[in-house]
Amino acid sequence: MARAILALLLFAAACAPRPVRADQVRMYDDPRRPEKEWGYEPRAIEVARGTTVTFTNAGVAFHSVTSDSAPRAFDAGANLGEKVTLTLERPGTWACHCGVHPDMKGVVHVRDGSCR
Ligand SMILES: [Cu+2]
Repeated sequence: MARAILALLLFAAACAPRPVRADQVRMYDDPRRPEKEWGYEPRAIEVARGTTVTFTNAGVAFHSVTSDSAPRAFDAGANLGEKVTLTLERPGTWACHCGVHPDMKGVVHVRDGSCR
């Protein structure tokens, strides 16, 4: 009986939707440092589709979260202390950058959450 329950638990764990690795991203800058050292922290995240990711501007300059692909799937900006939220429903890899500071680059991996 205990073995059957353990097997059931292991099966459930294997088929559970992929966990959200991060849904909070900091956009940071430092005017004393070159722009190529500014960015998103974490730079790459992995989320289940439908997850709302919050990008918080923790810097002093205006920053955006802009899709690299054309036509732009998303493009939103935030001033110091403001937040931008992004909810992606389509699985895939979404590269993004700051429209004002193109050296700021990030990636959002959107998973479908099904068993693999
Ligand atoms: Cu920027």
